[in-house]
Amino acid sequence: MILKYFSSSLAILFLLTNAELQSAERPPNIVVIMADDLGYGDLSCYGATSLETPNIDRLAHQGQRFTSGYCSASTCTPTRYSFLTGTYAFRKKGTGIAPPNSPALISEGTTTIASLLQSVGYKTAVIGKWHLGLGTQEPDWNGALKPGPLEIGFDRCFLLPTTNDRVPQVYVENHRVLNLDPKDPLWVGKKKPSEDHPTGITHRETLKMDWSHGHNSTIHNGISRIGFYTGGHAARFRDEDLSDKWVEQSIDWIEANRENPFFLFFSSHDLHVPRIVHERFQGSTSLGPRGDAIAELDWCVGELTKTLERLELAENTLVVFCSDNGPVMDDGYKDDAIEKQGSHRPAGPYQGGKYNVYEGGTRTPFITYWPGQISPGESDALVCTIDLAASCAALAGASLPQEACLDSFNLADALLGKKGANGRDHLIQQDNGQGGNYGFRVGNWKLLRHDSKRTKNTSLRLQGRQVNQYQLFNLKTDPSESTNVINENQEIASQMKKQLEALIAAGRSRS
Ligand code: NG6
Ligand code: CA
Repeated sequence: MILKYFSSSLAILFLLTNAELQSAERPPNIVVIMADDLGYGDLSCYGATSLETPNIDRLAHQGQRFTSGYCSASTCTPTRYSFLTGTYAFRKKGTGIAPPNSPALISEGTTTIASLLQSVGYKTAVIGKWHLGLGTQEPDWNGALKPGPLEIGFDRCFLLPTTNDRVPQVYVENHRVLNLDPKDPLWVGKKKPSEDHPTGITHRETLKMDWSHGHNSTIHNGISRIGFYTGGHAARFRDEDLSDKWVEQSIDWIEANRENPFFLFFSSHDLHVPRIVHERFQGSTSLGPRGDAIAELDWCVGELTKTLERLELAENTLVVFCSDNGPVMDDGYKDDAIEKQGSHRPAGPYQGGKYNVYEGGTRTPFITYWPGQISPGESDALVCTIDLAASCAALAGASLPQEACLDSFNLADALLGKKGANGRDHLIQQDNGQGGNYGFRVGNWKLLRHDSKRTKNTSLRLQGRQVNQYQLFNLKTDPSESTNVINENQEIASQMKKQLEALIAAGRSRS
């Protein structure tokens, strides 16, 4: 017995020593920086000439710049759902744009990129915009806000609960609204709480940025929002300070966790509406608040990379830069996005943008950066934010359960820019929620399937235009999807329709 105990202790000791030996090559820290509503053409490293993004450009020039990098959907909630869970959002009901009082859309205990990394010893945090709901029925704003990120693999969260054009303007730190005074409870709802409650309609002349559509309910900081709220005054933040706060929180968290492998999801709100950047960025570009928000985003990226360098972590950290959906100009506030656009092309050469399944909706900047491990270069491998779960799990040595991350492929080699490494063979793109429209890319072919005929879910340019249920484009010769070649390529279209149907029906695309 004693001998047995002794020998197993020895075995453990041996294992520990081995693990210690390996710690010299500890798995990489992973920092995913997700921009909000940033289009393919919005950065100088992706061809923009109306503004400069030096910090993001540095990642692109010293890392891999992907030309076929995608997010899963052309709105925020489904992309974030798919990124975290590794499963297409169209497989789950209720994953369209989340309202202010949305319950948690990812159930407690679901395997996510965060839980996979946590399971192999990573410290994990999400800092920034959440927009995936909190709570079981609805958020308990004055109590414990759970389930939320901490129930799906994050050790820490510091959040804007939805988007900043939706109420309320408070931070959520772990399970609580930060700085909430119990004597001034926070109420959030869909109906005007009292006759005299000031709104963007009744007090329009007091607004510092006027609304153009929607966004005319409760006013905070001179801006009217989607939805109503009262109370929680001590907890409310200024829009101008969001980015500074998240950078500060991220730096503190990285410093505190530098001894462990860590995973930070830095979820920026730039350049989502309302585009109210810090005073020092206001007017910093010729493009108005939308361009200024890109400048602020670039600053955030610079601060994060400088921190990694200062702490001598850069060579052990994979940074992934991406976006949650393509660009939109007027998204509900009069912020001169269209008036000051000039020759800037937010979606680059692509058609469409936020809310639709043309390339502009989901083909977005996608950069990987890891000094010493990723050689500088450009890649046309087909990669998507949904693949980060399986790929990061592989890099960290976490095993992926068969029943999790059903559409996430391990593309670690492609993401690291290894020669000859392949991206995906196919990718399904969606607009918003379940039962919407699909884009399906296989090689250079792109099939569009508009089931819902929701003209609302098309870009401004396309609004109201009737589209055929199916269209086919050759992205090689026609990247802007302007010539529907379905009649000339009926065999290809029919195969792609069948493949798309089969992938949807199978409930998974990862074997
Ligand atoms: C839409 C909002 C839009 C934006 C979007 C979500 C209106 C009229 N439009 O419903 O302003 O908030 O939802 O954007 O209310 S996302 O990037 O978070 O998906
Ligand atoms: Ca978005």
